[in-house]
Amino acid sequence: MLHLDSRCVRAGLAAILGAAVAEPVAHAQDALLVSTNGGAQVLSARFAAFSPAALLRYEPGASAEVHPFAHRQTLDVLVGDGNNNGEFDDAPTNVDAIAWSPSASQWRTPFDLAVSFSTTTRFAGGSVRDGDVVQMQPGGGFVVVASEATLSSVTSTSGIDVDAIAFLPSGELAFSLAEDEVTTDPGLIAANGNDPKLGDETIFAWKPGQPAARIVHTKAALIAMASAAAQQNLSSIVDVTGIALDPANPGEMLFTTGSSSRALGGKVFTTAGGGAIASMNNVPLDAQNSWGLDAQPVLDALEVYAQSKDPVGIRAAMDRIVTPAATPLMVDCYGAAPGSTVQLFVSHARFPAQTPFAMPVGIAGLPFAFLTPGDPLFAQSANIPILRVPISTTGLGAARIPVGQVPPGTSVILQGVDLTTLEATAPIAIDFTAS
Ligand SMILES: [Ca+2]
Ligand SMILES: [Ca+2]
Ligand SMILES: [Ca+2]
Repeated sequence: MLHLDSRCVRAGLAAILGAAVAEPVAHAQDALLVSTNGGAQVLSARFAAFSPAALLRYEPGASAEVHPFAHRQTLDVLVGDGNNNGEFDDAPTNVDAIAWSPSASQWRTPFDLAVSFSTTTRFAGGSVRDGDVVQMQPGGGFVVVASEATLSSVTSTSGIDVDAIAFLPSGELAFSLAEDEVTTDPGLIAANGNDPKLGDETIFAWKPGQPAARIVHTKAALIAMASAAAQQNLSSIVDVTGIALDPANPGEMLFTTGSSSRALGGKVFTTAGGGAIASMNNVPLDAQNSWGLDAQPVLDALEVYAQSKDPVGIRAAMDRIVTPAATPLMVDCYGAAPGSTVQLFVSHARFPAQTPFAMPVGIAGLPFAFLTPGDPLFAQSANIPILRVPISTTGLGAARIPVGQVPPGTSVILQGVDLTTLEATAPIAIDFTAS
């Protein structure tokens, strides 16, 4: 990724757009980045329903509701046209594990996340299996952080699916599996109470290069910790579906479960003190009774997103449009500065052939761009009035873009810039097809 000088980019954009340059505001609190198992919807209807692939930000003590960090429409861009059918329709249906890479940049984009998907996902450069942990790359494709074959080997199991990850200060990768697995490793069997069946609740840790993983917390230990937190004697927590380091208790871990019961559903637990409902910014982490959701979610990917803010974003009402289309395409903008304008830019989707450039706008957003200044669509964008979206006092706006004349077979990438803060949105992909 080509990193351009921040001031230079700001000044250049300001000149192009005739906008004032404002500095982003740094936040000092912790927040969560989560994904859900079955999707989610906010009661306020401020955002369209979130897919299980969406990554959501929630800042305890500050957020009234969860806020999108990346929609599935953004994953469509990052994955690219994996099945080579001419459409950017290859994002996974569900992201089930996330963790900031130890080499994460200060900008914290989706490229800084190690991820595991719940299904095989085809990229242009190859497929990612549900047991693989990978990091998507700005130039397209992915690098393998830990392969399914490796994690299978170090647990002496076969055919695994990884559903929770975290990087420990020890340099180990902590992980959990999506299903119960039988191990043949005598060391793991002994650590598991002489039981070869490793529950999907188990949290493992593995140091790259080592031949075997170790058990950090057994199924029995995690049930005991959740029981202590819930103040009742639980016989099951179903699954451990998300793990992260607990910023409030160094050396301890946060975890979420696959249970939808009143005692466990939507709650984030800590291993600290023998098990408790976790707190962040001194607020208990319970999506069941807050977070602005219309129903209690199962949290299936979990990470801490420190010193962040709700990013400005866009989402299209449809991302696959049969053309000629009679109705305009609605594109929602959210998280923008009150009273601002969001300028939308359109480029032909040629990812991953095109090289995105980084737009270092500070910690306040997703500072990567797929804008291609040589693309005639991009060049026209700033001159099309309908692509300048007025923003309300609550940071919302919507564009109704006529798309009747777009030829079938066209795919475009859409990205926005808040003209007050010069914060860029994550890109989204839209495909136009004949049928
Ligand atoms: Ca495709
Ligand atoms: Ca997985
Ligand atoms: Ca699990």
